This record gives sequence, C-alpha cells and structure tokens, in this order.
Amino acid sequence: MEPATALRAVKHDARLTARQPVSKAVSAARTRLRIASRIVPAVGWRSSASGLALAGDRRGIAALEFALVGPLVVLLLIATVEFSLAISSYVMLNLAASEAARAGMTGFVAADKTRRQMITETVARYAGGLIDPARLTVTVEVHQSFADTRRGEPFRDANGNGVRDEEEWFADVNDNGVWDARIEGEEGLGGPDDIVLYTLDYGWRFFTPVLPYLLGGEEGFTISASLAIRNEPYPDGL
Ligand SMILES: [Ca+2]
Ligand SMILES: [Ca+2]
Repeated sequence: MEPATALRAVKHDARLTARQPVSKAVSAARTRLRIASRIVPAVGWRSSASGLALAGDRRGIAALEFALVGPLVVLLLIATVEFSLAISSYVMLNLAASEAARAGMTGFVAADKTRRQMITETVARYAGGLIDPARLTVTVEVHQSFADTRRGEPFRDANGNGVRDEEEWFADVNDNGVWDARIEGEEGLGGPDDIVLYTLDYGWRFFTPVLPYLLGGEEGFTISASLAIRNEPYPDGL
C-alpha cells in the first residue's frame, strides 16, 4: 500500500468513529496505523538512497568541471609565476644598470682592476640570482648629448605616420645598409663630463616548457635596461 493511500485510510477511520461502534472503529484504525508504520520507514529508506545517488551525481559534476577548468587554472598559474620572475629580473637589471653607471661616473679605478672590470662586477653583484651572467650583455657607449642616446637615423616620413616605413628614404649614418632606430655611440666609458649610456641586455628563458610550447617554440625574450648619465668632472687621467 502506498503511503498516501494508508494515510487517507487512517483519516477515513477517524470520520467513521462517529457512525460505527467505538470498539470496531478503534480496531480498524489500529490496523491502518500498523500498516502505515511499516510503510513510512520504507519510504524513508528510498529517500535516503535517492539522496546518496544525488550526492554522487554532484561529485561527478564537480570532477567534470575541474577536468574542464583545472588545466586553464594551472596554465594561468604557471604564466603568472613565469612573468613575475621576468618582471623581477627586469627590476634587478635596472638596479644593476644604475649601480654600474654610479660606479663608472666617478672615474675611480681600483688598483688591481680596470674600470670595465669594476662595472662588470657591479652588474653581477646587483643583478641577483635570477640572472645568468652567461646570457647578459653589458654595452657602454659615449654620446655627444642625452638626445643622441635615443636618436635614430634621419628618415623622410612620406606618409606622415610618425614612423619609418620600409620604402621611405633614410640617411644611413653608420653605413651598415639598414635603417637604425638608434644610432650607436662610441664604445667606451668616456672621460670627465662625457655622456655615457649603459645598456644591459639579458636573454630571459622560461623555467618551464609550457609557455615555449604554447608560443610556438619561443624559449624566452630579451629584457633590456639602459641608463644615460654624465660623468663627473673628475681630473682627467684618474
Ligand atoms: Ca612613415
Ligand atoms: Ca644604418
């Protein structure tokens, strides 16, 4: 007997008590209640089983969602760590360039070293553990002015877009056959009052193979830091 049917029968028995003898009505009601008491636990068991099945379904949905979203979350985490390390290296590289320029602008030279050696050691000291010296290039150039440190070869901007396009005329100042966005200065540390440009280029490499795989084999990129300073007016020959 279904639970709803049994409960309706019990209510029906209660209404009959007004028309039937008391003993007969009570006996019928007790019989209905016994049946109902056997049915209700069975109904409860079926509800519990349905709940367990539903919980299992939800766990399956959660597993499916993680399978779809999990790899993207891991990839995002790896990319965040990789670029955070690259940014940290960029900061260290700028600090190293600043300290190298500070060491070079005084003209001071230790007894057992050259100015160039002092600058190289300064860069290595401030670049930190993330920088591999084997992939670091330090360039020092002397320029006539601060503007010259950023000046490229002159060109005629025929289409007026502010940049030099392939077919536009240019003056090949350094005679290398191509247009240069920046004219290199004379290599060296300069003398008193000279304008000197320090440039540090570092070949950054990713730590994991994940990003190179996604970027079509690119193993990293170049991080650059540069700083132009004027040497102090120290006595020449120092
Ligand atoms: Ca142009
Ligand atoms: Ca050129």
